[in-house]
Amino acid sequence: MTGEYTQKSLDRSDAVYVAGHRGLVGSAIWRRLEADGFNRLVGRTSAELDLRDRGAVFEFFAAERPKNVVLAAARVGGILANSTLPVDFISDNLRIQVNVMDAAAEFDVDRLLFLGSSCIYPKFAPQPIREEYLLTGHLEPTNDAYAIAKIAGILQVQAVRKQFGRPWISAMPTNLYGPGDNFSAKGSHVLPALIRRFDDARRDGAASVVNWGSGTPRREFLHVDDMADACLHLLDHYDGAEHVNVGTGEDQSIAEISAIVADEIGFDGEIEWDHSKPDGTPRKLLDIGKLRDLGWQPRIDLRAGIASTVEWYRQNVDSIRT
Ligand code: GFB
Repeated sequence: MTGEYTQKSLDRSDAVYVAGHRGLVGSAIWRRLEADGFNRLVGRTSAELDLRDRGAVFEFFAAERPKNVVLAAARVGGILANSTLPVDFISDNLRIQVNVMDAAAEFDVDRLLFLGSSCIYPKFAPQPIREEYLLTGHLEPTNDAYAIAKIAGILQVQAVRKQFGRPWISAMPTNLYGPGDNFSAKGSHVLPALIRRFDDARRDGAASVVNWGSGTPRREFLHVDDMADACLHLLDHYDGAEHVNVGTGEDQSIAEISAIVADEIGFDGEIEWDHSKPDGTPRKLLDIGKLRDLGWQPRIDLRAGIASTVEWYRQNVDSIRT
């Protein structure tokens, strides 16, 4: 199998900087690394360290000198945020990635794991999508700014491998969900948006709700704890230039996932669809054969994952980003 990591797995006593450690996936990775005995985890909130500020990033690396880095910090959002704020998505993400990876190269970071997204692939890529389909067709217009930034990140990882010989790697997850997600009405991804919408409707006794689009596109949903587990697996076992897809191997239509969330929430009203809102790409199911060959399997059942996320949402709704 190309890319087997021939060196030892990560030393749990080396410092690991988790960029974005308070975000949806960064916080899950932090929990997973802690649980696995990593005892020198380093994190900075965006208020403490603005990763778009190159000088501040280099000062941080000069002072902390982490041995390994997980680059989970990014400007992220659902289809509406991506399609209405393309400047923010391309500019913020390019600056975050370039600053962190330039400083990591400068200060001898050994292992760096860069996280992207399944939206890097062509809008009409054959399904399920294999890693080699990257750059074989036009992107989905609603998120091409974000996609180009993430593709640039993959190429910068490959450039560091070529120019400096560092075992840096990239992982491309499908749509993620779980505790710590963004539940805001406009900026959120679809699954947290549905949880919030149906829970509000149930509480208010509404007879119906309106979802965006047609409900026909298909999406794959990976629980963020499975993503964190896959990231640690890749850090310990993978050393290849090509990015690695991380997903579940199965997808649902937006209408199907909407019915599952409504059932878990206990909302039994009418579900209507606002066709004036964008559908986005028709499907983006990832082929995870490469990751399976590396010995990893997803474990969290979708309905159980949604149920636990609904539980987390209800316990935290007063204090989270809505
Ligand atoms: O998660 P989402 O916003 O983004 O899903 P993508 C959008 C799909 O869900 C579209 C439908 O088909 C929407 O029409 N949808 C229905 C809703 N109701 C809602 C709602 O209330 N909110 C939202 N957000 N969608 C994103 C990319 O694409 O995937 C990002 O834009 C990133 O860059 C992310 O890659 C993983 O899955 O379409």
